[in-house]
Amino acid sequence: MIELLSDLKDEVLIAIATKVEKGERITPEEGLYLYENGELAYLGVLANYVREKKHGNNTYFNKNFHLEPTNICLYTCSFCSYSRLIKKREEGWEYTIDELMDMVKSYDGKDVSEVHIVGGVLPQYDVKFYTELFGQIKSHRPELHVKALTPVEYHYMFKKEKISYEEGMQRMKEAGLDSMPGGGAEIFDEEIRDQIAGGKCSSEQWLSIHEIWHDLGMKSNATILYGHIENYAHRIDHLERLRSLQDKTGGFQTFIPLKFRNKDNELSHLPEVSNIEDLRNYAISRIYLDNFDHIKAYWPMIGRSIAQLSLAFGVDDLDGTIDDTTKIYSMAGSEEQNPSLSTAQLVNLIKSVGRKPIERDTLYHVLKDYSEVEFDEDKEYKGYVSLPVV
Ligand code: V47
Ligand code: SF4
Repeated sequence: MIELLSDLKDEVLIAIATKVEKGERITPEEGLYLYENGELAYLGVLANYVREKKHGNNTYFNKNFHLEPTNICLYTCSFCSYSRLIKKREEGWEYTIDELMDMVKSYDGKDVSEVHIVGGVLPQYDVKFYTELFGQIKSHRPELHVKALTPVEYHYMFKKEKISYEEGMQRMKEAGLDSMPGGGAEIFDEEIRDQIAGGKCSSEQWLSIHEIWHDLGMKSNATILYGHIENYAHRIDHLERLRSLQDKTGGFQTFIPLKFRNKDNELSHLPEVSNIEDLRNYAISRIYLDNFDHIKAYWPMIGRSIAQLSLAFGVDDLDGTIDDTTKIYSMAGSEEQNPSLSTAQLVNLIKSVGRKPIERDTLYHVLKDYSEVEFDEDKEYKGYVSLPVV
């Protein structure tokens, strides 16, 4: 048995560890047992075993920027601090294609490989708007990877356009869409989803749009929004639905657990879960999703030190690099109000916990191995948290 677990007494935890060591899949019941009974240290050892088997010390990051066409939204998800209702339209923004292209052009000559586009849902942001935008981005900078929108937007705009998901996704692909981010998944349990994100695309529709996209030979990500009114069984149900679809298509690249933040939204009365729970959740995600290559931590949301710790709890990928341009999390009360790290800072943050920083593109091709690169600037995150690597 994995060395650090040899003193275990709990029979179920021993059986789970044995399975994981043999590369066998754990069941939903065992997943639930981990949430209910798995202590942090046990989960960390097991998740790190899986992480190192898949990736060794490699810790991936990419250089991207965000475009948020609007923060006005027809929907009223109760966890969302970002959207402004139509009736408060003057408090929000609604950018045109020209304005968005000016933002894209402001990155000309800068070392970025991806643009991540996400925002609210409004009628004018339709199939015509987005096919035009993707096309213009690609004509301007063909090598820039366009990772854009979620089934929430696609479901709405295809319905409005009266076209099938198949036709819609095909048109997006032809216009220049390269991959889909993982947002909008929230929590798949229908009852909980209805309570926190009622009205927007259903879980089945979310999964169906990803499946259709994968069938076109394309890749996407997946998320979970945890730590609000859901329970552990709901989290396992969510992971199980993703694992099943991944068995069918293999199109998911990475899973990103998103911690519910409670500032300025309708669920502000709920306490946020602890950092220990965040680390347990990363670890169980890593153990459960045996067919996902990567588990990603979005550091602007959890902060830099928990992001560093997460690398010992199953995470092998850090997002939110260079000058992070999203407002979704700063508006929800995340750790980092102006999230921005230079490459040197991010590389040092990864190295200082004994891992190997690898810059990747969106599809996880290695762009640069920074393990031998020494920066003589920005040492401030060296030793921020110093962890022995098991
Ligand atoms: O779907 C909204 C979440 C998501 C809050 O694929 C909140 O690479 C916490 O999906 N507290 C959008 N979370 C962001 C997203 C994402 C982020 C980084 C990388 C990738 C990727 C995808 O943000 C939404 C929702 O689940 N969210 N409000 C909140 N108060
Ligand atoms: Fe709109 Fe997305 Fe916010 Fe829901 S989470 S209100 S769909 S912007």
